Amino acid sequence: MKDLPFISYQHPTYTHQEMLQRSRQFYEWMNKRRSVRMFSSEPVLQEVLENIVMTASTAPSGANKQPWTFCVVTDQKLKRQIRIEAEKEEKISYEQRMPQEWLDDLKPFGTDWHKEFLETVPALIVVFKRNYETDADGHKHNNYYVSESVGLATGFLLAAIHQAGLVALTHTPSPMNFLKQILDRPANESPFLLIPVGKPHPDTKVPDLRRKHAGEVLVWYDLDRTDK
Ligand code: IYR
Repeated sequence: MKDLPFISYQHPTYTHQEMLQRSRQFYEWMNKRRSVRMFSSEPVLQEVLENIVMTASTAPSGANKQPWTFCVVTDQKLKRQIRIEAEKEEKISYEQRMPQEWLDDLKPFGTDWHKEFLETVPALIVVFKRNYETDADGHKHNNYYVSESVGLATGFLLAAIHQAGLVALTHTPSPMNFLKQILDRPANESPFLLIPVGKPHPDTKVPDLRRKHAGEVLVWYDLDRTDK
């Protein structure tokens, strides 16, 4: 450690009371986030989109390689092209590739192969993972824990979108390779997620879903503790 360029780091600390309040408030705020499929076409400021992406890019990553690229598409022609190609794949998926159990699981969401929102939404954020980097001599260097890292960054992205008062959908047309072609991405990148972002349409409806409660998602291993 001694000769490495380390810098000191300060982070605020809080009393138990303050932490209770802050953690509760943040949970309540994040618990209001919903995936939305109905968007207003009202534009979003470019700087807002940039802030959202740069928040995503603060995520931790394997060996700090930051193995991600966020392509922000606001160009109408490109959005249309992406919609057309996504719908082509989705139509085959819904009609031929997805087994009945999957289709049944999706019934509560009311989804089908039509993806009009890809064209009407003000921005599409296409997340690419960077599987390797090429150095100046043309040597390839694999990145580490790429899917985990890009998944974390995408989580930060969704939180930043929510914080800005915007809504999004984590959309997964499959296969997604058309995104690499349309956006002309380099060989080391592969598409990870397609995220339409905008204000919700005034008539937005979302399925009446239930989030799992603590007893279903949280397991304590601290039976000795007496402070609970
Ligand atoms: N990619 C399709 C199907 C789909 C799959 C899952 I898993 C979802 O949670 C929702 C949709 C689509 O976007 O319609």
